[in-house]
Amino acid sequence: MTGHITVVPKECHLVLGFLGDSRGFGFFEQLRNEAQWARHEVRVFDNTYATPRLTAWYGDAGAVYRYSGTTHVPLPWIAPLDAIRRNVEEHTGTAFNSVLLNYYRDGNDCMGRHSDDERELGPCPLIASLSLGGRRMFVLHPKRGNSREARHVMLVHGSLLLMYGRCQQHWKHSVPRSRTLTQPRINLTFRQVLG
Ligand SMILES: O=C(O)CCC(=O)C(=O)O
Ligand SMILES: [Mn+2]
Repeated sequence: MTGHITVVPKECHLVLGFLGDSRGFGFFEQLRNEAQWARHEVRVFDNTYATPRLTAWYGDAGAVYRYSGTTHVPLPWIAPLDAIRRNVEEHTGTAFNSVLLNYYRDGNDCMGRHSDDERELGPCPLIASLSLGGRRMFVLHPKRGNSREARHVMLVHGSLLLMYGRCQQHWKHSVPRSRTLTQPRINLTFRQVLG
């Protein structure tokens, strides 16, 4: 399926079929096998937690990124990530110097509510988020002062979610736990980290 779904006008839309099925599954297998997956710790106030998913951070040498009390130094690009990056850059007309990979082993792995509003990303970042493998629900939660309702959008295999404009200022986002979804999923969020 191809097409375009507006999630929030001027802030977020989904491109269906950005990668064709078989090309996407090829990348899924390659990344599952070749990426250096790790379970990172995040600090929330005085407590540390292991993230309920596996992650890996790749990018140009200078694209160092700090969040949740941890400094992430990128691993050098590997071929499948560089190939996908070129496609995403062509589609968006934007350069990306890094990508955060998340591996959700099944529906128990999840991502809590947050916004990608770290200072390194600048005030209105374009974040390009590619989904491979099992589908997962993605939720945009209005922040305080935003009177709009939450938005739900299913992120299916091969789709590219774009967040831009004031999306990170107006909304948090999450990938909630789901007992009924059992398929593994890999998500790639391309970012431009400013020096
Ligand atoms: O897995 C997803 O679709 C969301 C990932 C995300 O929000 C992030 O990496 O910051
Ligand atoms: Mn995010």
